[in-house]
Amino acid sequence: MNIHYRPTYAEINLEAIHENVKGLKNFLDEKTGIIAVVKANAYGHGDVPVSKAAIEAGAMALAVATLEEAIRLRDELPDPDILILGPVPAAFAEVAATKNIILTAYSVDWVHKVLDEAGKFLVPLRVHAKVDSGMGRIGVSELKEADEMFRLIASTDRLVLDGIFTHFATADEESDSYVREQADRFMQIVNSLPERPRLIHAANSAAALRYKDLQFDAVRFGISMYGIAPSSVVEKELPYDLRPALSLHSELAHVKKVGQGSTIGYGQTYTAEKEEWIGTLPIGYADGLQRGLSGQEVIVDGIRMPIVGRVCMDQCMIRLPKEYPVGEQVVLIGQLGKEEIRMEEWARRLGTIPYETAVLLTDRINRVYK
Ligand code: PMH
Repeated sequence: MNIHYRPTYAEINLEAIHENVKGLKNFLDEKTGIIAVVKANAYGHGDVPVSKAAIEAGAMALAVATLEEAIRLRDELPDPDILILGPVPAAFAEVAATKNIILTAYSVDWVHKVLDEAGKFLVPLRVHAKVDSGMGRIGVSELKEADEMFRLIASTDRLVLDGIFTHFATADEESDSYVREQADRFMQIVNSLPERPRLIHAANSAAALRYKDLQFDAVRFGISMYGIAPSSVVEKELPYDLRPALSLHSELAHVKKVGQGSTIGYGQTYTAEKEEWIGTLPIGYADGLQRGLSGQEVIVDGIRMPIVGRVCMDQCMIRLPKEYPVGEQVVLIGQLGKEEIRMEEWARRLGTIPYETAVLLTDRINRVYK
């Protein structure tokens, strides 16, 4: 058993995951399914508990990035469909077939290599064909290439074309023109298929929330399942409220009064202007509280207080308006009293996206499930 002694933890509210999935379900057409994207340990939220909650709330399948992630889930969840969105070396296709894991067929070359292995498959391998309609990552982009890939897949009973999908590069941006361009290219290839596979899917969170006509048979719901807006553009036009699932907690480990002119932390980047109360928190950049978050506020006693000085590897310091007792609760992400700090605020300060700040919360932070 993992014993955690440090009073720094992330609380994952599985009810929020449930609500966010239900919210999308109500918003989507009845016939459109939800594929819960739980790669990178469910965006740092914990893949097994989040997957269970998502399936319970009505998600039809799970999507991950790697075979390792898929197997971890399969060991705990024998039933749901699991799709690997990323490239899996053909040499391991047999492992996927045996474990009933769906792979992404993304090039003629990959399918050729899988065919070399396919004689060994005791059960057929299901694949979803990936169309690169303009993301420029993986997938077939030309009609001719797509035709050849489909022909190769159809040439053996060891492969089953279960779905076809694409991924949008700009669904979270103001303009819809590139999304439309991509959708057109995708449909051209979909329409060239001799037979329609079981699942056509294209939308990520942003597209699912913004483009009703691009929902197809399923949407791939990642960031917004965790209650986080994909971008500030989408944040302004959300069709329903998202409830953040993760909150990050710590407490005051040490409290002291420092004199005017005292400096705090590595490099002496902060100097007390007067006599000040300083609190130390047992959380640092090795936990995912990145050094760029110096200056970011935390909530104590329902009041926002700034992180002062450089964030250390395992600790950081905050300026308190008065003396607080050691053990006083500190919220770094989440709500306390009337104040709330969301992952989006961290991302803005760091000049990045909340996806990155979420996945960079490291394993050292204990995840507690509610
Ligand atoms: N589908 C694919 C193929 C993805 O790569 C992602 C997210 C999603 C769906 C879910 O998107 P959402 O979280 O916006 O809903 N992938 C990534 C990525 O590779 N980098 O940032 C997000």
